[in-house]
Amino acid sequence: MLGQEMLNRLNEQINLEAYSANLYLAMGSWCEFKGLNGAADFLYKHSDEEMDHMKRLFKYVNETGAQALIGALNKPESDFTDLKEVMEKTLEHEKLVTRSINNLVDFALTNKDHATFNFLQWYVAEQHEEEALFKSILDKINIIGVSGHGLFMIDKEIASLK
Ligand code: OFO
Repeated sequence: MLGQEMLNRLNEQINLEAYSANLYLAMGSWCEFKGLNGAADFLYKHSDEEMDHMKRLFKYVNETGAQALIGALNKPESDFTDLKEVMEKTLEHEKLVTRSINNLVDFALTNKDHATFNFLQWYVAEQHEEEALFKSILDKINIIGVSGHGLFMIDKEIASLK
């Protein structure tokens, strides 16, 4: 059984994952609007993954006999200077999510909630992968650039990523 504070914190994480899904949808929409279809598809796919992250938490909470809640979501940013800014912001956002997961892990451990601690390990591994993925995109952008032919190449490169 979840303690009330653990439940509140898991519900906050559910909200953050749902926000992440919307943020990547908004970023994908900007990319598509700018003709960057590779980056758009990549971000749409990531939006779906965030929904999966959300549902995985959702299911865990309900399995404990508590109620997962859907709260109000903040409006995500929808205007960007260029693709580099979009990708910088994805990495920034993933770092925020990692901090949030780490805080949850700390809380579960301190409160001897071993089931939740164990459940959260999947997210710890996932955050490591996601940060590495977004960082690798940014590294490529920094090498190739986002003007002229470089932008075309980067968009193709991002389309090939999972
Ligand atoms: Fe991108 O990992 Fe969930 O939020």
